[in-house]
Amino acid sequence: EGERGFTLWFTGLSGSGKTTIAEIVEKELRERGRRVEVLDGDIVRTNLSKGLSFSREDRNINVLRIGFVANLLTRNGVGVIVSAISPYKEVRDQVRRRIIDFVEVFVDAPVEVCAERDVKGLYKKAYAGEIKEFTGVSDPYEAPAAPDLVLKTNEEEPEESARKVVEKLEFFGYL
Ligand code: GGZ
Repeated sequence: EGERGFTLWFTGLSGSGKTTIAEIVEKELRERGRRVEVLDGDIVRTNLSKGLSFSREDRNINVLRIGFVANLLTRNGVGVIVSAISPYKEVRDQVRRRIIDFVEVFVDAPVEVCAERDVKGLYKKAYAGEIKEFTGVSDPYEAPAAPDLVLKTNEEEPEESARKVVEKLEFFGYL
């Protein structure tokens, strides 16, 4: 099989829509007959990164682990979809340099909007001080300087965002 592998990396705040968009893109890629693997921060943290905290150091270890696995899969022709907050630019860029076929997507929603959605009730806890080091509330998020795509998820539906992602993959010749 001569399919070009790639890593599609979604970065953004908790509740910005990374997982939702990733799921739609995953479905679309499968329908097109692509081999796909999803590496979601939340799931990785219960398996590969079990026991890691949300300190800067541990977040970076988490991101490097995800990057390592993504690279193995990518070079074997898999379409890898990563969704992880990955808040620190330096380590994101490190992963980006290592993986040749890398598409960085900034899932951009204001923290107020993410907090308003509060799907898991985490923001409420973070604002109450019950969760410390919560990204966007009491911990930093460094936005990407030159992402391949920016998705304003407070201005469009997830289906529209997913369509833009698929178009970008087509544009780069991965689909
Ligand atoms: C941010 C946290 C935190 C803190 C728990 N800060 O939206 P979610 O709930 O389902 O996904 C978030 C997930 C963050 O894991 P990542 O691996 O993506 O983060 S990183 O890339 O920074 O390593 C969120 C939940 O875990 N969560 N505590 N303090 N998000």
